[in-house]
Amino acid sequence: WQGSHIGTETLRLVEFTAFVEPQGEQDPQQHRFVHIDSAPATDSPLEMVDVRQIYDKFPERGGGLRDLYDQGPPHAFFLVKFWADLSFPLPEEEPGGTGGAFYGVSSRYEGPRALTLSCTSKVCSFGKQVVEKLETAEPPHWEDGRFVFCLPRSPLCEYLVNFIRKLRTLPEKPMMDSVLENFTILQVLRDQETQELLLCVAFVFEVSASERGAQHHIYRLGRD
Ligand code: G9O
Repeated sequence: WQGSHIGTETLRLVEFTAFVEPQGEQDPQQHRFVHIDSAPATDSPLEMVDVRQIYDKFPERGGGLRDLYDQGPPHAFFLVKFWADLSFPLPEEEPGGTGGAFYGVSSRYEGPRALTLSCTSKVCSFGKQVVEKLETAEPPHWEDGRFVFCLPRSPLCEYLVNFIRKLRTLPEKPMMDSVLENFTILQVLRDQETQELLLCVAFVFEVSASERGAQHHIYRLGRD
């Protein structure tokens, strides 16, 4: 399989955005911490990272990364390094702010089969799972010759909201990056009926230098 996007012949990631937006405003300005869209910068094949290099960043056994990779299929495994943009004014920090913000994540996938798509997210600290969330995508709709699956505006869990808030209080990027060395997220997308694994994406993070905005790099995961 070749290409520079996250996907296989069965399921492809079209959009992934984690964001915060002020609540109670007419036309809220969304700030994106991280963002992936379907238009890759190049169409050259993805670089490969050995999955064993990141085993210790996730639970390994009991449905962890090693078990998942052992079960495969190996071409469905990807790694995304995000440089998150945390340079946004929190509404509650602004004079006259409304005191509330919505933290969410929206994602979209597409594929040739009409299936019920489930998404499990494991948030990990020092390789141990601290939060697990199971979601089901909206029923797919047919669009331009393929099925589109949406998980729109899923609220980020309290753990992640607090984590982002605390991270922003650190004075320097190197301090934030050293906290983020031990923070990872693993997402597994399955056909809910058959439990077939369609995609597995491991996320690792640094903070973006503020003037650069959110960035990311996608790798495929392999093992010789
Ligand atoms: C530097 C930190 C940036 C955080 C970005 C968060 C990405 C969100 C990934 C989806 C997690 C879904 C699980 C969930 O909502 N738990 O609440």
